[in-house]
Amino acid sequence: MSSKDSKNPAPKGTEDQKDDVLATLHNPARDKNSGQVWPIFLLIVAVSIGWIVKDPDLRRGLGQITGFHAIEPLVEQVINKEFLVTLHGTYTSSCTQRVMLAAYEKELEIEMKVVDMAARQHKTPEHLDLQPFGQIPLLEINPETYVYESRAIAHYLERRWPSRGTSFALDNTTTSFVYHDQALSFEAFDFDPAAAAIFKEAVMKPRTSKAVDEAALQTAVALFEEKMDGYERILSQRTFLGGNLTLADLYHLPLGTKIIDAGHGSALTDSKKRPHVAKWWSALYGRPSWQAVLKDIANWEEEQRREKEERENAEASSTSSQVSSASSALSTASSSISKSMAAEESGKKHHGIFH
Ligand SMILES: N[C@@H](CCC(=O)N[C@@H](CS)C(=O)NCC(=O)O)C(=O)O
Repeated sequence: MSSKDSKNPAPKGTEDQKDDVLATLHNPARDKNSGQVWPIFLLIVAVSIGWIVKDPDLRRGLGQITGFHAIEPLVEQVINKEFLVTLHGTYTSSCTQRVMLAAYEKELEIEMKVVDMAARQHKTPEHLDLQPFGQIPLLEINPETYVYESRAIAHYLERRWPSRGTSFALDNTTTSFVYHDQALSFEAFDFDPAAAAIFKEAVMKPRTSKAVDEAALQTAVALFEEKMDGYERILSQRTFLGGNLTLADLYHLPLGTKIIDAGHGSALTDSKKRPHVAKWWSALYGRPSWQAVLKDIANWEEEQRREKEERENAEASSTSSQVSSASSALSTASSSISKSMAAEESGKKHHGIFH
């Protein structure tokens, strides 16, 4: 080793450093940085998983980018609580039923928070903060996020859970989008107002003890029949209004069923007059989702009937117990009067004996 070499013992040092580096590579426990890198890495993974779990749009986007479309149903299978939707409404309102129907189609569980319309709960400042028109239904996504408008809520459910339950995805063709837009439009602007006018005269007025305007009812029925003639023409060309089954078809069920039940919806069911409409209606009506809604309504009505009966029984028994306690008080009073009269009588007698 030259003197120059001894002044610069670099090679030996270099060898040592090399050994150190190799040892570190082979024994990560010795890497001073590993203690800092792993928690950060784990934190990033945890945040990403949390994000994927929380945000359905992100899941969908990831599915599209990676081609791994199963990511969405997979994550949803794991986080079961995501299948519960909280709905503010009433079982008997057609707008609430529209959302219940869509939720059943998407195989979601519904938690109903019943809005007491008779107590005008829908017009309270708290409700108006969430639904600007003071109406129902209202979907609660979480305590900070709400969606109103029944059809918008149903579309939200479809967009949030596209691969769950019935898929209402449209074929990627212009025709299919046009059919769907048309169906949404004439359901809301033709079918709904005509059916609502029948409902108002035939159901709402009698319910609120108002006189039915027979002429207005006949006009509404005639208008509804005219609309159904249009539907017959459309449905002779295709099975459903939107081509395939769409949410727009299903939106007809709540109000359609109400006017049939009121005895004014034969335009939907008369297979001799409008065979295509009748076939379409029967296919919609028989869907398990609508049958589930009808069952919920029947259960709710039964529960209301039972509660009313219990209330009336409780009132009746409290009245009869009041009557019986009043009559027993009366008989106690009358017996004490007769005792005191008897005592007075006997006193008189004793006085008579001793005086
Ligand atoms: N376009 C709204 C209509 C909502 C609506 O009319 N809801 C009715 C019950 S079906 C209601 O809240 N009526 C009470 C009111 O308007 O004061 C929707 O589809 O959600």
